[in-house]
Amino acid sequence: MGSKNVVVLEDFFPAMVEKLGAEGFMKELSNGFGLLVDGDKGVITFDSLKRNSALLGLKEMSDQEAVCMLREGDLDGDGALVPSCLGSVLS
Ligand SMILES: [Ca+2]
Repeated sequence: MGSKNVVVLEDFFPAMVEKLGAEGFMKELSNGFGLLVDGDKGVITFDSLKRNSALLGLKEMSDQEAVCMLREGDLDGDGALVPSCLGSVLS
């Protein structure tokens, strides 16, 4: 972490905050990660990120962005994020 060459989660937040407002954004964080979760698996995956990022007001996420976002939060390296895990990244 800390490299300027990677897209980190925080890079996405300003656009989301702008879209949702700070209060709405925090509400989205606490309630709405279901939007990014793969409905079958109950975790956030590369595919679910790509598919659902638009629902959070993000532009279509590039493959690289999705990979970086997953890598940032995927502490156990299995390629999937659980929402609680992502929450800890955000705080
Ligand atoms: Ca994981």
